[in-house]
Amino acid sequence: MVLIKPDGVRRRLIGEIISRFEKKGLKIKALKMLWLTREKAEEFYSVHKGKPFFESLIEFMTSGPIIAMVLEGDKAISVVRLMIGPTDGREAPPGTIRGDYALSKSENVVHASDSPESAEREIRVIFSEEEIIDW
Ligand code: FUP
Repeated sequence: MVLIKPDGVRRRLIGEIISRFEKKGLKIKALKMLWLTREKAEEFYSVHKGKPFFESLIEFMTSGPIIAMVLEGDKAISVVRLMIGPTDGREAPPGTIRGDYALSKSENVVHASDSPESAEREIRVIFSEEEIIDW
């Protein structure tokens, strides 16, 4: 599960980011634009509840529309995590999405699941069963 965060959408980076995943050979199994409600954003980031950055994270994630997608491919989770780079855009290597487009730890353009368990949970927050296409 990948999200293009509100900063990525505002900065017109949707095409660029989707294009990287497509060119890598990952298969897009679901794709949509949505505007997260506070409730959904809090559910999505429930593991961070209680952390000092939680409130600002929720405000940022509900500040505009996002793109959500389900990607499939060999070792997709680790491959996508490598492609996005570490959380802090100032430390992310050039060539990664955050390394190329982010200069912040909070407004860092993309989210990607870090395990099969979190992917499954996150997908269920955002997508219904019928929205995921097997092809
Ligand atoms: P990542 O898995 O790289 O997206 O990073 P985390 O799961 O650690 O954090 C989730 C989101 O919380 C980050 F994308 C941005 C936000 N965050 C902050 O704003 N400040 C922090 O110190 C850590 C995370």
